[in-house]
Amino acid sequence: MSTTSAFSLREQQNPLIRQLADCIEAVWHKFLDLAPYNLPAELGYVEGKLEGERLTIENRCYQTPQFRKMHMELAKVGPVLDILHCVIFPRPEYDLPMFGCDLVGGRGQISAAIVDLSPVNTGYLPTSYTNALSALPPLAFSQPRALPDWGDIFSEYCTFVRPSSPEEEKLFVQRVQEFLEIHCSLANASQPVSPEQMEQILAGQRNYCTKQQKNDKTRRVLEKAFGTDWAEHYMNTVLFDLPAEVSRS
Ligand code: BLA
Repeated sequence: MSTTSAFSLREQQNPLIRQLADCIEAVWHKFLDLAPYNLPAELGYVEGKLEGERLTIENRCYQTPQFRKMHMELAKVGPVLDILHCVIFPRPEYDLPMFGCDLVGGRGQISAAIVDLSPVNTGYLPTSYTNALSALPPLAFSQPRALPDWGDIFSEYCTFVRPSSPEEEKLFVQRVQEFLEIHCSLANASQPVSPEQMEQILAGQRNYCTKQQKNDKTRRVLEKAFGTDWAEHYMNTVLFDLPAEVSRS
């Protein structure tokens, strides 16, 4: 494994992944005042081998007053698998959902495209979110995909599809942009909650991470390339780390 600060994978990725990565970063820069978030140095850029192919992972991470960790990851397994993974973890002092997005593709075709703003406060999105999200035009994709068992964390606005044409790819990117613009605007306007609410939100964030850690498809890719222990460590500390206990003053 090696360490570098370069973010060069983007040029080699599936065009939709590249486009989405650019789009996500553009919205972040437009709406938010980003500060760096430092991952453990040895986990910023990693390389391993998966079935003879090189697996490369590049991470980019920021934070803001409302967001504890804004994480975007690009991963590539030789020419066979391209991945964009993005999660925004709000600070638990704010009643904000989890933004999550995953694009998985290989050999020119994206097989899984998912985006959601997932509730963490007793299972419900804040009203400001349901108002904004329900005002978006409904989209009909020709190949919707079924969520796995652990997918009960996602909201009714979750989009999970296999995009089957350039038009559908464009619609998906637009939807991610709309979700992020809503999220960043509402986050900028949000105020801290009471300590009791914060406990509920923390429990919701923990449930979100615990469920995401049950994604065997992600785990298998990481285990095969880096081993079981490393995969467990990476899923718990980089992909879906649980927020630390917050001390009450
Ligand atoms: C599916 N995730 C997958 C698949 C792979 C990965 C190989 C199967 C693709 C398919 O079914 O077509 C792999 N994803 C990875 C890897 C990383 C990654 C290795 O992010 C990171 C290095 N996953 C997320 C987030 C969401 C998510 C944030 O990381 C949602 C917000 C969802 N990925 C998700 C879902 C599936 C998936 C729901 C389908 C799982 C299934 O069908 O069982």
